[in-house]
Amino acid sequence: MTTITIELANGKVSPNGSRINLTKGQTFVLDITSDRDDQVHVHGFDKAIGVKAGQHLTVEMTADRTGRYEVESHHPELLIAVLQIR
Ligand SMILES: [Cu+2]
Repeated sequence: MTTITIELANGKVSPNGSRINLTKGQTFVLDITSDRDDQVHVHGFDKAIGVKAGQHLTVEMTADRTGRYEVESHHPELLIAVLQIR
C-alpha cells in the first residue's frame, strides 16, 4: 500500500507538488498532520478532508479511476501533490 505523508506546517505544505504514481484499483493512504485548521482536497474524488490544528489522521482511499488529480490545501491554497493514476 502506498502511503502519502502530508504535513501542513508553518503556512506551508509537504510534499510541495510532487507527482505520485498509482495504479488503478490500488488503495493508498493519506497520512496527514497539521498545525492549522485546513482542508486537504483531493480533486476528482470530491473528497475534502477537514483537519484541525494539532491533529494527525489517516484516510484510506481507492484509486478507482485513471487520470491526474491535484491534492491541495485550502487555507492557504497550495498544491500538495499530483496523483497520476494509470
Ligand atoms: Cu481544492
